[in-house]
Amino acid sequence: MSATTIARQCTLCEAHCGILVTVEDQQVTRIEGNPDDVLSKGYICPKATAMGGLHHDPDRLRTPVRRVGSEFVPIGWDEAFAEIGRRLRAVRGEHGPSAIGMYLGNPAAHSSSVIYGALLRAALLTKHFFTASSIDQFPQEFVAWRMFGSNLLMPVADIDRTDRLVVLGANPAVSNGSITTMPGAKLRIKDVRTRGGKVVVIDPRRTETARLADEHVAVTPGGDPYLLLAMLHVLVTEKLCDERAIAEQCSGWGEIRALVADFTPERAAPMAGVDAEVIRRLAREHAAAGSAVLYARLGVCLQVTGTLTHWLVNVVNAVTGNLDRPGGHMFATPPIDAARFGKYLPMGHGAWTDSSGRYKSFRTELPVAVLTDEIRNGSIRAMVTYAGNPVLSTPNRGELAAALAGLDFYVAVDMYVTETTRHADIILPPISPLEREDLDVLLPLFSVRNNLRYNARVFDPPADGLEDWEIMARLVTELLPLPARGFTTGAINRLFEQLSPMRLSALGIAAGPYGVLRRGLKGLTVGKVRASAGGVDLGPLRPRLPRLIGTKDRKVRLAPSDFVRAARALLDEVRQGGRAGGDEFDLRLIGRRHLRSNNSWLHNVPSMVKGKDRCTALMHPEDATARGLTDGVPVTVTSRTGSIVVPVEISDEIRPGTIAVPHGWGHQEPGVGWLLAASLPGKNVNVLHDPALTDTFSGTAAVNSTWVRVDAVESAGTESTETAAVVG
Ligand SMILES: Nc1nc2c(c(=O)[nH]1)N[C@H]1C(S)=C(S)[C@@H](COP(=O)(O)OP(=O)(O)OC[C@H]3O[C@@H](n4cnc5c(=O)[nH]c(N)nc54)[C@H](O)[C@@H]3O)O[C@H]1N2
Ligand SMILES: Nc1nc2c(c(=O)[nH]1)N[C@H]1C(S)=C(S)[C@@H](COP(=O)(O)OP(=O)(O)OC[C@H]3O[C@@H](n4cnc5c(=O)[nH]c(N)nc54)[C@H](O)[C@@H]3O)O[C@H]1N2
Ligand code: SF4
Ligand SMILES: [Mo]
Repeated sequence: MSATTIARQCTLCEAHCGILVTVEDQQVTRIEGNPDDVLSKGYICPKATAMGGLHHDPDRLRTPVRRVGSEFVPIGWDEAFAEIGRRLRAVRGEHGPSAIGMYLGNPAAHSSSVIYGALLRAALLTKHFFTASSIDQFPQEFVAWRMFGSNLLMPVADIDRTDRLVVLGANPAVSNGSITTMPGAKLRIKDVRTRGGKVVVIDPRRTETARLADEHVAVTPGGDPYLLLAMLHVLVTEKLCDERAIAEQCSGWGEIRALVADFTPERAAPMAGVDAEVIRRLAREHAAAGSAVLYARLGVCLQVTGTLTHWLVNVVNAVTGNLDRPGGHMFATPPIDAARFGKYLPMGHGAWTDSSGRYKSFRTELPVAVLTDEIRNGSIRAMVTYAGNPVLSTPNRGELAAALAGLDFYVAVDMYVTETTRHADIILPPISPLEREDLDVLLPLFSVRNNLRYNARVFDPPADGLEDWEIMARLVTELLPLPARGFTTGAINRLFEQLSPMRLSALGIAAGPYGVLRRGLKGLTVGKVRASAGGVDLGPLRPRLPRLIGTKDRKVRLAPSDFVRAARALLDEVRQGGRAGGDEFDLRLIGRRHLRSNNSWLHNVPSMVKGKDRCTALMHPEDATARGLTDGVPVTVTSRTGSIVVPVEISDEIRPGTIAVPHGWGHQEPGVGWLLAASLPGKNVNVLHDPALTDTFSGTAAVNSTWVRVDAVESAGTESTETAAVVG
């Protein structure tokens, strides 16, 4: 058989690198970077080959399955949808719409099927809607909504043009950037320095990114807001701000000046774990650079102060004149200009609460922190999960699995029997990503260059295969209050078939900033993208203020009053001598990502998991010596909510007093279908994180400064060392 090569994208992470997939005899034989891709330019990371591994994985589900006892048996699509419809309608009829919960996971955002995920969410009309966003970028959206008037207006670091890149709690050399999509981040970062710019990384660990930088500042976990407030103090007192830009763009400058008036670097230093002189210099250099940008992500986002820190990041960028200017913090102009319309979406905070009344809804969802409790207290009776694995990916004291098992009914849309979906009554698997045609319409909102790229099918889908959006559409039909159901569902389903996300996207593009409605025949069309070798480049990021801003006066709100109040409370704490320590818990636990792993779900592809156990506790030599630990020995890591046993990995790349353990591991659960993953060591770090510890404003899980204790296994005195036993 002759080989064919097809250009598309790797859709595993936000970078969506262009790939060339070679197929011989229905087998993927090679995956390379596509040099013509307008954004990734030939770059791929080692994960790209997993696209082939996933496609051919014998453990991947290819037909719907129903649980019979502890086994899953294949069933037909029609039978599956009919049963799901009956069961979900029964729960809704008896307990109301909010008794059906829905969780939408991260991979949903990597295909345009997500449009139908939103439609299903609307059809459910439930107050119990959750997404991975509340263990990810919610604080950034919250800040965007309060400062810029739309949650989608999360600024992007213009790293391809900046003179100074300061990375705070992100590791793009491994992650390839998120909410600043930058495939080939390592090269882009090196480029900053090659063109004479400076790169600084502020992170408790000397990360892969820090190794590329001019300077690494090893901040204390959770110390960033203090560092930023003190930087602002220096900027204000030394008159280093861009007053003209502030006057033109912003409101609330007086409140910021008052807030930081007496918060000197000397005061911040013990809280941030960074010398006062370093803080002073960071502020001065940020102001002095031709252009500069603070780029922050999960390390500061998944914190009790997630919202506050992202707010301060935006403020530093704005007051130094770096908002909306090349080389600074900018807003993309994507082909479907969703951010412009974001201000019209229902974004309210507190339209409803969870049943405890502690957590408020934001953009019509509740934080995943309450999912387990809402099931356990009977508020949620049935669940729909779509492309998520919350049992491993969210803090839930190890209790979510049992809660899911106790539901009246649970339907999962996923291609694996995972730690989560093994509790489903029915699992509906979509076709493999290599079998779908798609347009990347969401991520250009956050890319370092404006672009539109296309995904061609590599394989024809199986005759009875469904895409995620088709599955979602059929679920919507089942939830509609239809008369003469047996007859009408067919007609509704046929209508949906005409409204594929590709077609809807084509309409959105036609009406968007580059579309034919605005630009006539020269406009961007799906046909043009399809015919391109690697997508269409739509140029560098362009200034978009003030028109884009959704606030009434079209000014950036520098000082939302509740943010200022919360910051003041934080500073009062410092004035009173700082926060209480961790009593018997003397180390701070943070997260860590690996180049060959992707949250919880590439561990069934052999090339992604070969080599030594990666789920280790990274610890500084001083901390190891103090505990008599040698490299590689098993240790018990214990927090207030649980404990796990993992090997210790000793390295001076981590700040003393801190340990780092990756998430997404712990596949040894009975009945999971990804058999290779289940055979691997590695434990679920999320049993250590307390679900009640959340970002003050958005309720997002705070997993980057959990107090823990580490003991050698022999002396730990715990009975259970094999599983992630919950001790709290
Ligand atoms: N402690 C700690 N926890 C974390 C994080 C951390 O840094 N520390 N990071 C958090 C972050 S940023 C995220 S985004 C979340 C992720 O959290 P989740 O989104 O809940 O989990 P994933 O591990 O991404 O699981 C994805 C699931 O989707 C399935 N899947 C993959 N592709 C498709 C598809 O095309 N269609 C369908 N229907 N299913 C598909 C996979 O089989 C897998 O079961 O984890 C979070 N959890
Ligand atoms: N290889 C790989 N790539 C991925 C993923 C993956 O799982 N694997 N996941 C994808 C997803 S869903 C996302 S959201 C992105 C995430 O992208 P990133 O945010 O770039 O990824 P992380 O590795 O979580 O980076 C967080 C960094 O914050 C640091 N940190 C922890 N606590 C603190 C703190 O208190 N202060 C500061 N300043 N730093 C702190 C950590 O040491 C770490 O280096 O990555 C995406 N890309
Ligand atoms: S960085 Fe790696 S995983 Fe992410 S899209 Fe590119 S090749 Fe795929
Ligand atoms: Mo994420």
